[in-house]
Amino acid sequence: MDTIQSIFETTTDAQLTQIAEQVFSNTRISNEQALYLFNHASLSFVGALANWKREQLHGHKTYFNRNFHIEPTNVCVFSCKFCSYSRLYANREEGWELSIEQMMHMVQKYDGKPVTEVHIVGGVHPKMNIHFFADLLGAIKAHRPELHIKGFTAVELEYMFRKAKMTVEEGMKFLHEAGLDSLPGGGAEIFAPEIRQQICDDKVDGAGWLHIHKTAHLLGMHSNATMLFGHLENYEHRVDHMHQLRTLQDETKGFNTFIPLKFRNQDNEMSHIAETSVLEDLMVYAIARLYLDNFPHIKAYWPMLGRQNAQLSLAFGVNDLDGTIDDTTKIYSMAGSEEQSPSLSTAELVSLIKQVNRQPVERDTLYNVVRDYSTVTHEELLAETI
Ligand code: V47
Ligand code: SF4
Repeated sequence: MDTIQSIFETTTDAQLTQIAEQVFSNTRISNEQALYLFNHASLSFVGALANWKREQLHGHKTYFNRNFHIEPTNVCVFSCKFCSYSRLYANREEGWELSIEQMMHMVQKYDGKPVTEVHIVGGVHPKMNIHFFADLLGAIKAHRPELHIKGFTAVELEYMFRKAKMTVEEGMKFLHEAGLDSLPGGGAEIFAPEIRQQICDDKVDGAGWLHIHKTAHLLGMHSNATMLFGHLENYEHRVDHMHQLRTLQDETKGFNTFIPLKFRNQDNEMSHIAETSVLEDLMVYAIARLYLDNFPHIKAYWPMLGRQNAQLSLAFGVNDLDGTIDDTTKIYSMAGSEEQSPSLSTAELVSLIKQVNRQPVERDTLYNVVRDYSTVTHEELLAETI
């Protein structure tokens, strides 16, 4: 509390002092106050406050998950301008689409390995329908019943349900019964229509995205939420986006994690837009931690951020670094992420967290503790193979 106090004692801005007092007394900050932070606060101020909040909630705990990704296809009927996949439908002979057998082969590669989650996400292929995916879910559950399946963004789901002429409720129930456990946070981008229309006008809109997540929550499923930032949006759009998420969370309490995703500009139709600085990125993490008081976790997706910035984010409100993923995830490397071939072993991730004096904790998808690595040495970890 000492460093924090010195920062606040030197603050002469009454509005910032008021925000700090609210954070310390667990009083929710308003949209106007979040906007004020974006416009007027220094990164050191917001960062110290967000770190205080993070440590109140989680101490030094920094979660990660042992998971692997399956991308069923890179073909996509939609044309989001920020996406390095979107040009692929026009050239779909260059795309890939995996059969259930091929995807099961990927699942079987992890037999006997201590992964707890498979994350299934990809483009929206016109021929891969809800029955195909239900068969995939069933095959995975038959093979490895305890593996948590986090799959399909609201964008993929909306298309699947529409094609199958099912309501969102019917479609979600159908997939849940087939084995779908939770939803990832993708496809949210920025909800505000005036921005959404410019960057991804043909896929599910903000209200549709929220309806799909709400439906999942009401069935007892959990989900994550993302926000793509650093393109055409302004601070109001970011606050509006978080406001809609906070409002739904008040109602359902179904979100686990908020994941701000920094727009990367390589090889897509928005390459002319400069990327945000790391200072801006940290500001987004920190304000998200302060504003989203009903979200338990804030996640930095390290393949997008790079290892060092991911470490830095842990002092700005972030308490989760996603997982030890392998190099089958193409969407980020194609958009110019820091990590061209994202791969990080558990031993590497644990030491990355320890280097910045945080406590590495392996979790499952629902944040049950799988293992606390505080006292496990690097040598012991290297001796264990994933
Ligand atoms: O919705 C696409 C983003 C998202 C770019 O829930 C880009 O645990 C930056 O949501 N620059 C999909 N971002 C991925 C996603 C996700 C990832 C990891 C974990 C979880 C989770 C969810 O990827 C899309 C879009 O916002 N994206 N292109 C780009 N050029
Ligand atoms: Fe398709 Fe998703 Fe890329 Fe949009 S972001 S074009 S929906 S893969």
